[in-house]
Amino acid sequence: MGTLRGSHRRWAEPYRIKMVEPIRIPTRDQREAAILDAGYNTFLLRSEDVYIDLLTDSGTSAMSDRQWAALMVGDEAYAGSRSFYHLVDAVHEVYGYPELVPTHQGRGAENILSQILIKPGDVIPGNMYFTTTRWHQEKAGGSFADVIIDEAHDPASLHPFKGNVDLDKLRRIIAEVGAERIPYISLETNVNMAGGQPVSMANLTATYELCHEHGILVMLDATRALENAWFIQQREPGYARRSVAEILLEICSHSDGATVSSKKDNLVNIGGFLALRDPELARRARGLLVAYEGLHTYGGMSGRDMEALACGIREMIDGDDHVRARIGQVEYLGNLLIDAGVPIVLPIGGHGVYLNARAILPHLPQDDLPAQSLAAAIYLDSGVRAMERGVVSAGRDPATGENRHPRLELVRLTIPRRVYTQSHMEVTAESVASVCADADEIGGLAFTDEPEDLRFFLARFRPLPVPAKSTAEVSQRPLAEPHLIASGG
Ligand code: PLI
Repeated sequence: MGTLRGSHRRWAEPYRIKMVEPIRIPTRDQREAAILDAGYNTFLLRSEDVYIDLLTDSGTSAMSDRQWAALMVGDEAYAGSRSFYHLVDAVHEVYGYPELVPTHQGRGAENILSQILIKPGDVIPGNMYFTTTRWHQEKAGGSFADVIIDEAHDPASLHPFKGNVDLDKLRRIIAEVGAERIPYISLETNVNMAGGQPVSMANLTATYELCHEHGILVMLDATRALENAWFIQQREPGYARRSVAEILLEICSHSDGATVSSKKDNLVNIGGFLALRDPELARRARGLLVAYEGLHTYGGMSGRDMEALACGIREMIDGDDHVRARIGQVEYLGNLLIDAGVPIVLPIGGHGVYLNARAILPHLPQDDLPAQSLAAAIYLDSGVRAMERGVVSAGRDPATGENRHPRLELVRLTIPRRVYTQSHMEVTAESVASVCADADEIGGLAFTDEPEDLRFFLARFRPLPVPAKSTAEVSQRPLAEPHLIASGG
């Protein structure tokens, strides 16, 4: 008898499918019309024109039967909803924070946190920027300072914890601006813009100690802290036998509070919260909550949203099988792309696979927006929707008005939780590999409409001609990395 080989038993899904949502596969003609209509911005495509939607893992999870049942018992009272108290208990049990400020989604929590803590002229160090987080910090009069380790900016580095804070960079900033001008450090777990890369427990502990020596608060962006906990269990000595639930609680113990977009780890389609330890800070946050979001016992959520969220928070740590399968699927796609010779960010991240657009389109200078062009080309090829995470997302420096030029010029293939199958991953890998094989035929893009704030969401573009070879060689910025073929983390 033949034997079946492979490692899928390591990560196969711990659920079966009870309901399906039919999707349409648009034709090439339909895709051409759709991307033109969207101004070459995948955010502006209609979902009906998309086959496999890997734009984001935000709010795109499939809820479980238990979560759908929980919706039915939501308490829609304006004040004092029972569902709010269920949510308070879930956040306290799973994340360890006693004070809960519910918001409509993550950026609602970022707004309130920034407004209660930042004064004009303050500096907020962080382990790489996130778009909405930095926007709210700047709106409150602060400025962001990147203190992530250098390896995070190098797609080829195999550092197991590329989300770590460089403590020397942090010490230098404290010495330069003074601790009194640093209200808190914004510490993201499983850093999104670095490729879904984790922070180690050792680094979290050391950062917390350093900050507390100087009276600086540590505020986590715990949006993907569960995925970070998984990587700690897999990679950090001493954690292999600990459950992700225990590790998650320990991560949060090294912080004074957290903002969370519940649309990711927490397995719901909408929701978020600010969680804190200090009751006085929570009192101030609630003062703003009632103006911006809603009463303190619902924030921006309905009772049923809070009920499904409380259920999702418990479900995500109900054994390690969920997160193992979730990250296993991302790794599966990443390894298919590595096998096809496609340059991606390594190690493979937690919530998506990030294509290295600089290496795929070396003939395009960064100001011709290679990652934006690559995302449009992938959609045209197969109807797979991805997201630019490069110069367009980075925006302009508010002081100089110049484009920021991040070293990472990436296209993110983001995997929604519990939504797509292995075949969808295979179709995606085939499409990306075929686009990369003809990458020298892809031209750049130029803005035709550039919004001032968070421009990547609503910008429109026009195609530029494919540069002639000689021009391309002159205009090309040096690449930090060769075409990568290496094993994922
Ligand atoms: O989209 P929100 O407002 O629920 O959350 C904002 C937000 C905050 N922090 C981090 C790390 C995020 O990834 C995040 C949202 N991310 C989106 C929408 C994404 O596509 O990655």
